[in-house]
Parts: sequence; C-alpha cells; structure tokens
Amino acid sequence: MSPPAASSGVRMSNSSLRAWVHEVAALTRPQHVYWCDGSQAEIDRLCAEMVDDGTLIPLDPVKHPGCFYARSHVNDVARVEDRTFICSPEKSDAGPTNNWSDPAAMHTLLKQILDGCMAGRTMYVLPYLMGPPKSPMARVGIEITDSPYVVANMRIMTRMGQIALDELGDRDDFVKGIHSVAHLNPAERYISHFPAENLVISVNSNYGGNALLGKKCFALRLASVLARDEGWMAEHMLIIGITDPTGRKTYVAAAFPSACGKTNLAMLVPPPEDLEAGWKVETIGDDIAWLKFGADGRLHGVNPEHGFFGVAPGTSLATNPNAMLSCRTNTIFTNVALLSDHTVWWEGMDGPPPTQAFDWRGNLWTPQSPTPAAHPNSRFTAPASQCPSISPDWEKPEGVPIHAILFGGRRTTTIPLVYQAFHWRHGTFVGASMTSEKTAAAEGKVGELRHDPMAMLPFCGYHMADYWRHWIAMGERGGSRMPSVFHVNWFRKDTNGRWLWPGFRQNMRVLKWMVRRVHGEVDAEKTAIGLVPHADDLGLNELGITGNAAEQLLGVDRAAWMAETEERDRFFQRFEDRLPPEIFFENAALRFRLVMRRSA
Ligand code: OXD
Ligand code: MN
Repeated sequence: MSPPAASSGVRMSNSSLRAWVHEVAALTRPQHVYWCDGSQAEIDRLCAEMVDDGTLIPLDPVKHPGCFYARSHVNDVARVEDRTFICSPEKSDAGPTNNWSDPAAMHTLLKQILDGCMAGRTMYVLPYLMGPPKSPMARVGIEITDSPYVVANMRIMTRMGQIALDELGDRDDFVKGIHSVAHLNPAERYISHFPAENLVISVNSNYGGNALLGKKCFALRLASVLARDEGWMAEHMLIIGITDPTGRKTYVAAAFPSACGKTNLAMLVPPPEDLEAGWKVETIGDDIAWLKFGADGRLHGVNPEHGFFGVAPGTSLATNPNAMLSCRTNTIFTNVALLSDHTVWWEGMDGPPPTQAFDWRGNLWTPQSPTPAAHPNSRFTAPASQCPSISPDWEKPEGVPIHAILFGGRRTTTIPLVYQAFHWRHGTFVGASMTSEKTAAAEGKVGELRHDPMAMLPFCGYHMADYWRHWIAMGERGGSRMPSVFHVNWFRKDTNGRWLWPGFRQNMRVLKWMVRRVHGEVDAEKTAIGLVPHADDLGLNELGITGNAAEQLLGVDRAAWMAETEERDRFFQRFEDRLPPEIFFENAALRFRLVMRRSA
C-alpha cells in the first residue's frame, strides 16, 4: 500500500509512471507523496516551508528579490567521483575511467539504504523536461526525491512540472531518478547509474551535481549512452552565438573541465571597441550541449538545461557581469558567505571584503580568518532566462548549427593560447588528450594535473575508448560539414609564475580569430601540433604581449611536447585494444612531426 498522494494540480494518465512511483513509495515509505506541478504557488509554498524549518534563509527582498541562501552539510560540498558508479551489465562497458558495480549487487545494496529511508518525509515526484519544449531533441525525466531543496533547484535548472508530463503523454521512455538524502552518510553515499534501465539512484548527498539528477546524471552520463546508441552527442559543453559586424552568426560549443571558466566564456562581454564595431556574444548554454545532425547535415546543438548552476567564487561584475545580473533575483545561493544585511558575498566579488560575515559553515568570519568565507565550490542556481546575454535562439526546438568546437584546460605550461586541429579526427585526438589542473568542483587535491578527455572524464556513461570511437564515427557521417575543432588555454604562466594572458574580455580576440578561421578569412601557421595564429592576427602587440612572452604564449616547445606525447601514450595504454587506432595514430603522427621538425 502506498501512502496518500498530497494533492497538487497535476494532470497525468501515464500508467507506467504511476506504477513506478507506487513501487518507489512502497520501498521508501514516505509520509506523503507529492506530484510537483511546477507552478509559482507551489514553489512559494515549498520555500516558505524551508524558511520555517531553517533549510533556507530569505535574502533582502529589495537587493535580491526572490532569492534564498542555503548551506549544505559540511561533508557534502562537491561531486564525489569515487562514489559515482556506472552499473552497466558488463564491467568492460564502463571502461577503465569509471567505477563499475554489478547492477544486481548495486540494486541489492541500494534497496537496503532506500528501505524506509523517506519515513516521516514527503516524497516529491518531479517531472522535468531536458531541452526546449517541442524539440525533437528534448527528453523527459522523472526525479523522485525527499529533498525540497532539490525540488527548488530543479525548478530553476529544468522545465519542471506539468509541461514535462504533457510532453511525456503516455510514453514510458522517461529517465528515472531516485534521490534520497537518507542520513547524508558519506560512507553510504552512492551516485549509481543503470544505463540499461535508464535509471539513476543517488543516496546520502544533497549536493547539486549528485542530487539534481537532470544535470550530470541524466544529461551527461545516461544521455551519453543514449546518444551513442541513437547517433548523437551529449557533451560537457557551453554553447555561444557570436555575431560579427556583418550580422553573421557563428555558433561555438566549448568543453572545459569543471570550474575552468565555461560560465565566464558562455557570458563573455566583448571589449568596448568590439561592441562598437558590432561584435556580440550571446549565451545558449553554459554547461551541457546535446548535438544532433540537422536536416542540413550539420551538427545542431541545444542546451538541455534551463538554468545555471555556477561556481560563485571569482564571479564579479569585473569578471562576469552577466552572471552577476543573472543571479540578482530568483536565485538560490549555496555555501557562499551570508552578510548581516541578508546579502551574499564570496571571494573575488567586486569591492573590498566585508568586515565580517557568516561563512559557509555558519561561523563568524572576518578578513583575518584563516579559511575562505565561501566554499571554493559554492554555487548560485539562477534561471537562464535572466541572463542579459541569453540568445534569442536558446530555446529554438531545432537548436543552432555548430560551426566550431573548442576544447580547453587549465595548463600553466606547454599548451599554447590557441591552436586549431587539422581535421575532425585530429580534433578528436586533441579532445581525447585534454589535461587540466584539478579544481574544487570535485573532491580531491586541487592543482594536480589530470587527464580529462573532452572534459567528460567524470561524465561519460560508458567506455571512454568507445566514446572516442563514437566521435570518429560522427565525423565520418558528417564529413566536411563537421565543426572545426580548436584548443585554447587561458591559463599559461611565465617562468616567474605570472599570467601570460589577461583572459576574460580579451578572450574575444581568440573567438574572433576562430570565427575568421571557420569562414576561411584568415590564415594560420602550420605547426607540428596544429594551426596556430600569427601574433598580429590576435593583436598581441596591443596588449603589450611581445617578444618572449608572445613566443611562450603561441610557440611550440618541442621538448615539452615530446614529453606530452609520452604522457598521452601512457594514458592511452589504459584503454588497451579498445583504443581506436585513429587515436594511437594521431599521437604517433604528432611525435613524428615534432621529431622531423616538419609542420604537418
Ligand atoms: C558542474 C561541474 O557543476 O562540472 O557543472 O562540476
Ligand atoms: Mn560542468
């Protein structure tokens, strides 16, 4: 017998959905079952309840209308890659970069944790849509959760409620997600994906990346499997539209590891002289892209999300005014610092630090305190529609044609500011070879270098070598219509540890060069690693970057690159005979070009 459903206005006649919800309720035994309709009245009521029980603190209604402050448990502040599992029927299908568990064994273990875990709580049933309404690329997910904080965040991050039920109709192909905060016990924390069942079960965490199941769990890990099987791509990429002074639009999708500036690039404000000349950058998405061939044979991209789950520290009016304006209203701030006037603060915000604040743990903080006021992975959850740079195309059901794909990492040495791959297969190798210094978005030691192919290391739901094979196959299908591929590195330092590149708005110089490359309007220097801009074409002189600094920023250090190829070989060996020969070949060809001191 399942408990009574607390009434909401949802209209629903999908019997497979109803049966599954009953099954989950019978296991988790909540006090109430509540179907979310996604309405404003519903969320207002839920937020009022969370304010009453201390889960949320309302922010100043004038400075931050509709905004709330939340703190997580101190042991629950980031994604937990060592507790994230791909439970594919065959171990070999998860590959060497994922944790695998036998699906039956994982189900048994999770059943014990889920058994009665919602007792005394309300179980929320959240229907949500990933992708623009009426888009052939959109998919419906259902998340069952006992966390009203998750409901409030999912309502921002997805199109949630009746709209999703209407899109689903009577179909049973929805992605299932079961989430319970259970006891927030880190030893029993599991983020488990069952690709063969279109199912995610996440227990003992309430952190966004682990608990908002539409995001990393569905839109990347499970969607990457669906995409492989159905001939499309689910990628950890932002999408922007760049308008040049002729009015022409060029769309770029870009994959950077977590906390490496995707949100900043997605919302870039060009420097004043470019704005005056007629350049514009518009945001379609800041984290995830679903790419599918359109009727024109090109890859088209949609942003499956509906909001931003942005890293707060370092975000300011100087570094990302569009993000600051996006999160002024109707936003949930998690683990930032709270000021006594009910506004928020984090390290890197404009102006001097406050004389005192309550830190993310709730302790009194002053600038003399030895620890940061905001957790380095503190977040804002803000509606994408509030972003001043949101593109008029962002909800186009058919998506936007992707002209260029950009890879990037946080590398203080070796990798130049920008280079272009010779062709798609080489570009696949460039993406597969991505490395970056570790950030706070996942647990682990910050600063360590790690391989993060296509920024998908923590998000690919199957064997990474098969994923590269899928990229190569997509390239064979798309032929000359595939996007051009580039690699950027905003994070180069000189031998004294000073940044070589100013970054932020000046990244527009690189984007403009890429636009001109895509349309065949500027040439490039053929080097062993790829096609590199001439310093003049980026206007490096105007930035005072000349001589040795320009050489370091754009040059190819053959010895360092040889070491890079050796490191790549070591990494690729992990994939044994599943490694596509094309990837092996591209690394050998790179080494050959470096040794022969030839260009291409
Ligand atoms: C994110 C991440 O939150 O990549 O987007 O960790
Ligand atoms: Mn991300």
